Amino acid sequence: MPTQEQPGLIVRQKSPENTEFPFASLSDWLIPTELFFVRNHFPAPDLDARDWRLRVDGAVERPIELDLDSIKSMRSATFNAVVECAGNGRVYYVPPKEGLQWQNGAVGNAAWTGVLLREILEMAGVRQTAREVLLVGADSGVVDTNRKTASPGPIAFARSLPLAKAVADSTMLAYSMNDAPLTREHGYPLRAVVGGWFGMAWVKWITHITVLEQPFLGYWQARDYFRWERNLGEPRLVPLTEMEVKAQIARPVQGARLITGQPYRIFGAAWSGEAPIRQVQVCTGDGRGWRDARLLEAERPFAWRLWEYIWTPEDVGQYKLRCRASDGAGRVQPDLQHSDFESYGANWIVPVEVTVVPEPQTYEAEFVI
Ligand SMILES: Nc1nc2c(c(=O)[nH]1)N[C@H]1C(S)=C(S)[C@@H](COP(=O)(O)O)O[C@H]1N2
Ligand SMILES: [Mo]
Repeated sequence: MPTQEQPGLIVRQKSPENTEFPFASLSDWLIPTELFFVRNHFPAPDLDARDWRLRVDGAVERPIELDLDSIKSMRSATFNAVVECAGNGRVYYVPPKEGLQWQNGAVGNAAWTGVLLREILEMAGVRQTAREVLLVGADSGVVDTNRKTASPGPIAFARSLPLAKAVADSTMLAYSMNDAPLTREHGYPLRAVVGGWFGMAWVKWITHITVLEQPFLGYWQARDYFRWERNLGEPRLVPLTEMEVKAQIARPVQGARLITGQPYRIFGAAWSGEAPIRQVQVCTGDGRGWRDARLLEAERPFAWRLWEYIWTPEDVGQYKLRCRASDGAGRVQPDLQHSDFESYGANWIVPVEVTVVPEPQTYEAEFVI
C-alpha cells in the first residue's frame, strides 16, 4: 500500500525518493512543483551553485567549463513541456512487472527556463564527427547488487541524445521550473528538458557533457530504459526515446458513483512524443461508441493537453469509461499492452469502471423507538 506522506504526494519509495502525483487531483495545466512527481535512481545530490561547474568536452574544438552565473547570463529559452516517466502506468501490466509500481501520476507538465543545449554546444564547437551528446548527472551509486542486472560498481546517471535531438529547439538545460529556481529533487542547479521524450532523457544535476563519436551503451541506455524492435530480423535493443501517444482520465476515479440524469465532466490530460495531440475520444459504454472530447486551451508544442467530455448517464448500471488519444503523426493509443516494451511505455487504454445509480429519492425516515 502506498503511504500518504505529504498531503497529495504518493510515496512509491522512501529512499531514494520516488513520489507520484495523485493524478485524480489534476486541475491545472501546470503542475505545481510541490506536487510534481519525483523519479530518482540514487539519493539526490546536494549541490552548491558556488562550486558547481558544467564541463563540456569530448569531440569538441574547445573544451569549456561554465559556472551557473555565466549560463544564466546567456540568452534564455522558456517553454512548457510535459515529462512522463517511461515506467508510468507500470502497475497496469498483466502479469505484473518488476519495478516501481507507478499508477498514472508519474507525469507532469511544467514551465521550464534555461538555455538551449545547442548554444552551449556551439560555444565548445562540435566536431564534424560527433554523433551523440552524453549528459552526466552528479548522482551515482551501485545498481541492483547481486542481480543479473547489477552495475559494474558505482555508476552515474547518464544518458545520451542523438546529435540531432541535442541541437533541436526542444532541448534545453533548465535552471528554472515554474518560474522558480529548480528544487533539489528536480535537478538543482541544472537539468535537461527534452521535449517529447520520456523522463530518463531529462538528466538532472548535470555536471558533465561529453560529445561522442560513437553510440553510448551505458547502463541507463542499454541495460535499462530500452525496448525491443523487431523490424530488422532478430529483435534488437533500442534505447527509449519519444513518449507514446496517451490520454488518461483523472476523473471520475475507479469505482466512482455517478447519478442518472446528472451531467458529469469526464476530465483528463493527453500528450505524445514529437507530434502534437490531434484528438481525444471517449467511449462511455452506453452503446453510443466513440465521441470526441473537447480539447482545452491552446496547443503548445511539447506541453500536454487537458480535455473534457460531458456525459449524462441515462441508465443505472456499471460502465467502463475509456479515452483514446491520437497525434499529428497518425499514432493512436492501442487497446492492448505492448509485448516488446519491457515494463515501459504503458499507453494502452485502461478503462475506468464506474457505477451509475438512480437519482436520490426524497423519503421519510422511519424511526423505531
Ligand atoms: N541525474 C539523474 N537524472 C534523472 C534521473 C536520475 O535518477 N538521476 N531520473 C530520470 C527519470 S527516470 C525521470 S522520469 C526524470 C524525472 O524527473 P523529475 O524527478 O524532475 O520529475 O528524471 C530523470 N533524470
Ligand atoms: Mo523515468
